[in-house]
Amino acid sequence: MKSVYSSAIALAGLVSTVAGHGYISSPAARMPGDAMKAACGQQMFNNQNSDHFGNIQGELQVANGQSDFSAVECNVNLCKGYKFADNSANIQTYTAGQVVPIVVDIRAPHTGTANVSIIKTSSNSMIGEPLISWDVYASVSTPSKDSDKNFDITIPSDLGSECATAGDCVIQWWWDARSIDQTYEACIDFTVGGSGEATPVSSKPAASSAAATAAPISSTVPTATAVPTVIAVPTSTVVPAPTSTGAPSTTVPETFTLDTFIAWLQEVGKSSGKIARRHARQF
Ligand SMILES: [Cu+2]
Repeated sequence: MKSVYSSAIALAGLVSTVAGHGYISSPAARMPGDAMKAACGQQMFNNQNSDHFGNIQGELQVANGQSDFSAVECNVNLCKGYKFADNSANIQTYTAGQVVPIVVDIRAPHTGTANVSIIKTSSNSMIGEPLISWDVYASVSTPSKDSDKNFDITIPSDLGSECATAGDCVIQWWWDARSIDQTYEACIDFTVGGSGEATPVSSKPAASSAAATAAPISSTVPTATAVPTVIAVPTSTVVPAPTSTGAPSTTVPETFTLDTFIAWLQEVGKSSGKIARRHARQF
């Protein structure tokens, strides 16, 4: 029994190293590059450059203790810390009201919530309402839904010139699996032509442009900008929840696909790892 469990943990570790969990695959989303490396450090860059599908909590574990990691400059809460400067040749050009098909590659489901929103990069704040949102996303307890992975968004018609300049705004896909404390982000750089007729949507206090560029991007509150309106945490009947006292359940889902089996292995592995780390810290 112990050996079976240990093997499952070892396999879970292997799977989570090799396979990621989710990212936008179309349109081409931001990728790591030299600017990201400068802000987030060599280790995080290497980690993300080899697998951009992982979650920000995993990123931060890699960065932990690295002297070339700057939490403020890296700012994993916006586009996983991936920078516009590394992606300035990959800008989508949209028009107000345009319908844009999005494809998300979910490589391992984790029950959570999600939304896709337009984010003002200078303040990491959402402009308007989410373009689309899910109260239950990538559930491990139901068959995978195509609507989680293939959907349309509509570019708002009231952006004015707020997103007319490349780098000012991103379309951010944000998937928050509270059930296992994993948050995923992917960003599309885009512009939408200012028609001149609309007024800006938001009326934030205007900083001078010099101050705005010099000011560190806010970074402390992980979910400040992209919190879905519905906070209810769906509890899965399949995912073994970590307990504060004992080992994670090793109950195998009664029915599973390869995806859900891998997800289960990862839950078990991560739960076990968290408990081990907690103990290591205490003693
Ligand atoms: Cu995952």
